Amino acid sequence: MTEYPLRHDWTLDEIEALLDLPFNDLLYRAQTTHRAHFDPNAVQASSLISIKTGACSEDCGYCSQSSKYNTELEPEKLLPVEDVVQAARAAREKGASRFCMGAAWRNPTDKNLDRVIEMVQAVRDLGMETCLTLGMLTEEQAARLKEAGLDYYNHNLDTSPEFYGEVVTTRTYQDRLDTLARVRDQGINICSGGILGLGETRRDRASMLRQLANLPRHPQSVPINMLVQIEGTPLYGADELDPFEFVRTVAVARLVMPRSHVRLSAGRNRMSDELQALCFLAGANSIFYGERLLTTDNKEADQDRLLFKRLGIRFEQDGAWQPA
Ligand code: SAM
Ligand code: DTB
Ligand code: SF4
Repeated sequence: MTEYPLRHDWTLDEIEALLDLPFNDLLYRAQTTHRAHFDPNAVQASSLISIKTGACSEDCGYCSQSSKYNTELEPEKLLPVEDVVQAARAAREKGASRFCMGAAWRNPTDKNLDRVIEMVQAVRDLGMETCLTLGMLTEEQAARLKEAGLDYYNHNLDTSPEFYGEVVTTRTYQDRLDTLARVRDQGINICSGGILGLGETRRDRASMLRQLANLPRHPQSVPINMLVQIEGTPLYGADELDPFEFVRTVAVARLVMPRSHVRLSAGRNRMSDELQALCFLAGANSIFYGERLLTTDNKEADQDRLLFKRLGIRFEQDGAWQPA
């Protein structure tokens, strides 16, 4: 089987040319690449929990949890460890292999991190992979998370460097890259991707993929989110993205990061089964699984199991769930 070389020197024009390909040519190439590296009928499943909700000091224009916008979200303090473990166990029973814990922080304090580390250790003890998304980290904090055995850290670039300032003003693109470097330097797997449907151009989508692919190592996991529009945020009412443009972006993520898991992430709730099937054909091989994302609803687990069954897709980690 031909393995595709890992490149870190993509030009913007090259990536944009991939996005511009005729749809069928693009999907054929993406699926061919996908098959060279992965079982085409296996999808990894991660479940999410919000361990600390709302009242975030950042101004991300898409987010329900920013304190800058009136979104009717009820803020919640950091959850007790037992509540998190209980949710992780339930997710494992439904077939999730990874448990992702998200906090609405610009960055965690060291004291917060003590409690989060207890959560990581308890979830690991259940035999699940762990993922955290807590905002910016210092070098010391990243080292503590490595020592605690954290498997993945999620920190999204969200969009292109050129468009970023239109979406977030309370931190810079370089801040994001710096945290990713600290996490990478510790040898923690990186989960980093973005959001589509923010009003960005196709060239912005190419530019975001270029940033991800040209990192010193490709993120092991690349979540591609479709904006979930939240009333009260600046991006509420943004023009809807053409769903084929979403599929194209998934396909190009697969082409430029051939060995990474590409996750069909937020926004699935409004996607048809057919659109999701096209995303799997384009090389998506991971989902957020379970009825809630962080503050919004996701597809019901039963619906996903039924879709997988209809498509002959199995959960990547085997065994935990078998089609009835
Ligand atoms: N506060 C941390 C941070 O920003 O890194 C972690 C949590 S934050 C909610 C994690 C990611 O979720 C964001 O980077 C963004 O890509 C995604 N996200 C947040 N709100 C979203 C929305 N309404 N629609 C789609 N994706 C969203
Ligand atoms: C990611 O890329 N998407 C997830 C996760 N990483 C943390 C979050 C999606 C949030 C969707 C809106 C919400 O539920 O608040
Ligand atoms: Fe805060 Fe993260 Fe939401 Fe931005 S995306 S407002 S950092 S919780």
